Amino acid sequence: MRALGLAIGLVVAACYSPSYRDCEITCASGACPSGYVCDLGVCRVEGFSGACGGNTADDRDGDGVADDRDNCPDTPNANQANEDMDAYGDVCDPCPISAEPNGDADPDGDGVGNACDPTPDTEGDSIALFEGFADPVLPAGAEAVPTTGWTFADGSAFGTSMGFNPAVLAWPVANEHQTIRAKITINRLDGSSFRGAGVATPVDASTNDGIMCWIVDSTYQVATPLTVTNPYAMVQTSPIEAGKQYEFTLSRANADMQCSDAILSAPLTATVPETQLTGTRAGVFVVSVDAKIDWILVVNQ
Ligand SMILES: [Ca+2]
Ligand SMILES: [Ca+2]
Ligand SMILES: [Ca+2]
Ligand SMILES: [Ca+2]
Repeated sequence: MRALGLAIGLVVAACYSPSYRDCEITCASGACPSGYVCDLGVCRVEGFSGACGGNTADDRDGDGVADDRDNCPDTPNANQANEDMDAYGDVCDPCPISAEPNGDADPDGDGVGNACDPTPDTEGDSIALFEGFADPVLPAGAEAVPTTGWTFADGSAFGTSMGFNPAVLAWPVANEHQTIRAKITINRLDGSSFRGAGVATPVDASTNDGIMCWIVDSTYQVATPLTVTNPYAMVQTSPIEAGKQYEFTLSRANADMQCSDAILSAPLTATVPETQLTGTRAGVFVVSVDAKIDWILVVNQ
């Protein structure tokens, strides 16, 4: 984002409660957040019926979902969000993007399942952030810049950027030893060049600069198909297509960065000057495209 020379406002109102109890919100219009069903004017946790307040017995985490129905019985998650649809809700899933038994297996015992663990045989990893966008609102803790660049619906975030100003969705979770991943589908190309999307960490909120791992098409950065073209940004130059899905991984060990995607034969690497590592945020971004973000995962080491 340094190359774009941006100045972006900082503050976003995050007036959002991440989850609701059974019957807590009304639904006169018939609309309820994901995981709830409108019944007689109130949003019920899916599977709940009968009198409001009658489902709190044996609810040890107090989220309104009885233990025997709760996909995280010891962690409040009234929305029961479950990106990979396995037995664990997102907030207690060892790997919320893998429903495979081995994906959730955790041989090093650090709480991060194999399919999410950058070092599955070495303990010390932790999930700093997982967001699957189950609720159709700005997620708690997230900052959307600009606010008009992001919408949330159908279990996804949608970022739109016209021109060179990126739309950034970031959380204050940047760390010196970190892996950030996201599943992103390009919906529509806007503009004629410098169109792309990807992940970034760290991102400096005052300048919107960040270290980026992304796909981009650019009239002035086209070279060999895949290359590191900027000391501050790892850029993959290849045809960008509407309808194509990517899963980016950006790993950071102090100043050493590594960027990968399934279409890359080998990861891109770069060592970034310390002066460029001032940001405190990690997130996703789009430039001159409309893109769908299925999920973002940040693991600290
Ligand atoms: Ca519960
Ligand atoms: Ca729970
Ligand atoms: Ca799950
Ligand atoms: Ca592990």
